[in-house]
Formats: sequence, structure tokens, C-alpha cells
Amino acid sequence: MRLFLSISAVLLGLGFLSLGQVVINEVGWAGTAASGYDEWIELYNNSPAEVDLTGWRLILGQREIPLSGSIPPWGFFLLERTDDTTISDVQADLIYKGALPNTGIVLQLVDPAGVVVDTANGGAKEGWFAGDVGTAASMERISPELPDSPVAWRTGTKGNAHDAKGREVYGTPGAENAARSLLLPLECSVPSSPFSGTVELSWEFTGDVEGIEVKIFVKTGTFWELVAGDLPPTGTYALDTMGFPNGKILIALGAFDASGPRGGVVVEGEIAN
Ligand SMILES: [Ca+2]
Ligand SMILES: [Ca+2]
Repeated sequence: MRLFLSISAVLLGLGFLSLGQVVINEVGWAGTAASGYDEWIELYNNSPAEVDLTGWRLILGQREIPLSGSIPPWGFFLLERTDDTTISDVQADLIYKGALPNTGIVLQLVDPAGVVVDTANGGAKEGWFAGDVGTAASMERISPELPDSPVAWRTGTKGNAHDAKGREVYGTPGAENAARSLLLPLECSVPSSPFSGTVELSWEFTGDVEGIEVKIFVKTGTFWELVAGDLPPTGTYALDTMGFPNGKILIALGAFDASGPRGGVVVEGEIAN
């Protein structure tokens, strides 16, 4: 049996992972040009219904931030660290305390029932999946439907917002991510789980695929591991599952240009060899 999807399709239960209503959409972990301490975080409501954030929490490593207020349908929620001048020309929805160290941490978004509905930077081996200290660039999710993984985040570019000293922010605090406009349509097929022996993945990225390299990552334990790179925009790959332990496996496949991913998919399955 083969499964097909486009990147916007929601096919829960078929192995292709998708996300809930509210996601961690952008992480300004490097601060701004004005100050490395001027960090910020953006949430996004990827649904047609307003979401009341009462009882929700955002966990930054060891620190827990209680959320309040609400996010409008298809709207953004901007958290600024310490004060509202971090992003000087966008009003914060919440001011928080706590650091996002350059060495990387995992962010978790928890709903009132205690369910972790999203993460950011989960399983990163070191540092952050994207973002840059030199330009104080953010880590932008390329699609609110793509689960946290090495194929889900791209480094922010110079946008319209300004920092505490009036300089342009590398990122899009409180506004649609620039990375989202770069998304390439994808068709992907994966055998149905459980997996055994060799699993054949096939994919086709369309659109402006000049310079695109496909990479495949696998997560069976704590960290994502790169298992293949330098693959063409349309291709197949035989993943040998014999080298992995039996149990849960996540497979992430992404189309990368020189600056980061421009589309991808995350598949969840079970290895039973
Ligand atoms: Ca502000
Ligand atoms: Ca944004």
C-alpha cells in the first residue's frame, strides 16, 4: 500500500504527522542586533477559531511561562522578553522572563489538559535547527503544518519589524513567516507501517527546484540523525531499517537550498524486524 499527500494535506493516522491548532511558529533565540538578550517567540493559530490561551503554558528548558490572552483565527501571538521594546514597532501580547541559550534548548507548548501540542528544536543534536547569532536571525517554521524536525525550520531574513535601536529585525515577529512563501509542493510515498527490512521512500518536489538537495533524517532515540543527503528533487531512497532498533521511528524528508529547507514531510512508523 502506498500513501500520497501534498504538503497541505492532513492525513492523520496514515503515518504522515501533522499538527494541532496552535504552534510555536518562530523563535528569536539569538535576540536582535540591538541586544542578544532581546529574545522573542511567536505562536500561530492555524485554525478558523479563536483560541483562549488561559491555562496554556510555554516551557523553555527548565522555565515555565503561563500564557494568557487569546489568539485570533489565523493570527499571531508575540512574546517579548523583559519588555515591549524588544520589538519596538510591534506590540507584545505577553512579556516574559527567561533565556533561550545559544547552545540550544527545547521549547514545549502545553495545553490546559497537560498535552504537549507542539515543540521547537526537539531532538537537535547541538544548538538550534536554524537561526544565526551573527545577524541575530530568528528560526522560522516553514509551515505551521510541518512537525518540529530538522526539515521544519529556516533562518529568518531581514523583515519589516524593528528592534530596540530601530534596526531591522532578521525575522517576522507578529507576522507571516517569510519562509512560508518559499514552500515547494511535495508528493511523497512511503510504505505503510510497520516497517521491516528495506523501506522504499519516493518523493517529488515541484516548482523552482533549481539547486535543491533532498536530505533524509531519522529519529529513533533522543536526536535526529542525517541518514542521506545530496539526493535529487525527484527520487527514491531505500532506507535499511535493520540498523535501527525495533519500535517507534520518525522519518523527516526535506528539500534544502543553500539557506535551509523549503518543504518536507515527517512520517511516523514502527520498526518490526
Ligand atoms: Ca514590542
Ligand atoms: Ca513570523
